[in-house]
Amino acid sequence: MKEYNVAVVGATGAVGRMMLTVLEERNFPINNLRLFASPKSKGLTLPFKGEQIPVEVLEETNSFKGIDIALFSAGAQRSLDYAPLFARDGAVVIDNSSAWRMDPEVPLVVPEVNPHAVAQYKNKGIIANPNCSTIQMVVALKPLHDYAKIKRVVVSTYQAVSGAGQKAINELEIQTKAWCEGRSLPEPKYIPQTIAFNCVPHIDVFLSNRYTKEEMKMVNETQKIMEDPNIGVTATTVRVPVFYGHAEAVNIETEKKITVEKAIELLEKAPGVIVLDDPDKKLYPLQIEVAGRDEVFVGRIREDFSIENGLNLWVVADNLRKGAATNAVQIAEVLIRDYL
Ligand code: NAP
Ligand code: 3JN
Repeated sequence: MKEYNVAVVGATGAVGRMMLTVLEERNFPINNLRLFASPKSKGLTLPFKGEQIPVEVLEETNSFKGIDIALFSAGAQRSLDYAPLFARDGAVVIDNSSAWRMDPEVPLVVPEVNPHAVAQYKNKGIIANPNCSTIQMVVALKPLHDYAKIKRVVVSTYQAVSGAGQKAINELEIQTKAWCEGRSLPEPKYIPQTIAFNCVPHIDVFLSNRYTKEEMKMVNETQKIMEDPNIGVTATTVRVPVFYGHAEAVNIETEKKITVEKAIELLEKAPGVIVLDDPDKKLYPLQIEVAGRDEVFVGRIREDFSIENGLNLWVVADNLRKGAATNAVQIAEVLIRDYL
């Protein structure tokens, strides 16, 4: 089997480390692996397949020649600055940030939904990975949309702190410990408000339309991935005191009726989806159980009796896996299978 030279940019972060785990777990065919991070990580090594790989400092003077695939998760500014340099030197960049997602020349891909869009990597040498909250929602919505055409989506999220990076994970831990020990809580730094024992309806920055940027990512990215600008989407994104796994309460209105039985049948057949839905057995997806899994879990499937054709769903996935690293590696797998 052909092997590829792979780079992970932002390798020391929460997403980057998961990227290494997923590449190893899926036995991605790697010839040479290069890792990049900030000057802070100079001298560090990270484990991969029993070896310690040195972390290189990302600098414009680096040569990126010889890299076939570069997985980026070092923030949007690094993606804007460096993705074109990697692409110029011959790599296909799979970018986890929001930097390129809405560029009409850059495909925004969830392999279970629009794998064909990968072909557009040729435009700029860049493929965008969607936001974690969007990814898990569209995986669940795609089979329902194909069957009944979704007119409108109303979603509220319950997002883990790991979505805000390693420092936010530490912040929840520190606040929780302080609270349990009866000490006063330190000032929040990485989540905008105290997150221990609290829910914060504020992810990313507020925009002039009163939504947060995270909420508008869900609107715009869903329409692009589903290739349907007419799907109405409205979102409320909330940070909750959970370490790993995002949950979403999703309400959809469809053109055609979908019964609960039909929805379960469609979702059970859908790639990458696992239905966990048995109220009598208290069976529904839970963040704590879905953490560490690559699939999207759906439960609490029930009709919305307030409208003619409505359905409610509870959708849960591991935000660092399917929401970021796994989706990016799956894109790379489509790329090498069909294009490189
Ligand atoms: P994180 O834990 O804070 O990690 C940030 C990573 O970026 C670290 O490896 C860091 O290196 C590196 N970095 C920061 N500044 C850099 C610079 N000037 N040059 C080179 N590397 C630099 O954050 P994370 O949660 O992994 O998220 C990283 C990015 O991935 C986010 O900013 C976002 O764009 C994207 N993301 C996407 C999703 C998604 O929904 N698909 C989810 C989460 C994150 P050091 O350790 O050396 O500082
Ligand atoms: O907060 C979350 O749960 C997901 C966060 C994703 C994120 C964090 C910082 C910057 C993104 C993203 O993927 O949209 C970005 C960004 O690239 O804008």
